[in-house]
Amino acid sequence: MNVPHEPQLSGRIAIVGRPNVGKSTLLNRLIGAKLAIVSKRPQTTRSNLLGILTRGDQQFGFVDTPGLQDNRSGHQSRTYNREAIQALDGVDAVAWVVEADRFGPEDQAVGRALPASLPVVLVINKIDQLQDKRRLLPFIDRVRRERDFSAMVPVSAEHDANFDPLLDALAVHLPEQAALYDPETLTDRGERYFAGEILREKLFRFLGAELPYECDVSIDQFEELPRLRRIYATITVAKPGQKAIVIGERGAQLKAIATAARHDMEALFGCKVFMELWVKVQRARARPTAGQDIALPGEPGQD
Ligand SMILES: Nc1nc2c(ncn2[C@@H]2O[C@H](COP(=O)(O)OP(=O)(O)OP(=O)(O)O)[C@@H](O)[C@H]2O)c(=O)[nH]1
Ligand SMILES: [Mg+2]
Repeated sequence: MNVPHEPQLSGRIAIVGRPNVGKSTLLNRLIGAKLAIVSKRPQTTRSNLLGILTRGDQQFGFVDTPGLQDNRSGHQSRTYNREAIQALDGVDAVAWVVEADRFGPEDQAVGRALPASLPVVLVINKIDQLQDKRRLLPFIDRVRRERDFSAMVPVSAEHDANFDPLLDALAVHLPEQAALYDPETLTDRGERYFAGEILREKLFRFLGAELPYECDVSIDQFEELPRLRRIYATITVAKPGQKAIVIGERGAQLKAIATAARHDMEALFGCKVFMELWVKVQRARARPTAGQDIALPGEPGQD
């Protein structure tokens, strides 16, 4: 009989830090799959995301979180902060991500949000951007004053090939117990969630600074067929001018967004994807107007 190798050390680790330090990039690299969306803009991650890595007898349940930031920056950031703080509930350790040679008041605020009782591994990310590597030691000395760290590990989430030193530092905190998660799974979220996230990522990528923060994505219908996913989605913007930006000249921008999203979905779901994408202007007062919406049908595999 083929008995599966059951992990004996299994636990949950929250990945926290201020926005844009590379938390989601790190989650993806640690588990070896692109689950979390990544962008150059802060506030890319909006909800906690579990990524599971099973390595021999060790199992890590990583929880990627929205970037913690100043509560005064508005309602949205308060919601994101609440989500990130919730992720700390019941974890065995924290991977606190900072950027090499950049430690400011926002990072200090993250430190204050971490309960003193939780073991923390400091992940010093983006070391590839550090021109002068000699700056690393004084930086470590500076951050060490903030709290006790069980380890401090410099990485480049984007460029490193091997994350074993970081995993070894985190594995120390995994409790001895049977696997919390099925070793065959990567996450607890379904395909529908990822369809929405992938679309959001493409909006970030293709619209860059032009992307309005009010922009939202909804998956209206998600049909799971044997070798095909049929997806109907809507991008909602606040103003007609923003709709024109999302659609682009002769629909070129929307087509590029839809094509890139479909490629990523096909890679993640392992099957063809048909997607119909709409752009809508959210009306402050309900006064529907005919012909306001634009649909972009896409056949699977056709670009
Ligand atoms: N040069 C360099 N860039 C990186 C590295 N890790 C992440 N980045 C970049 O940093 C930016 C932010 O990455 P994310 O992973 O989205 O950061 P995040 O902390 O999850 O951001 P939020 O979800 O907004 O809090 C992206 O442009 C990444 O490509 C790294 O090791 N080196
Ligand atoms: Mg993120």
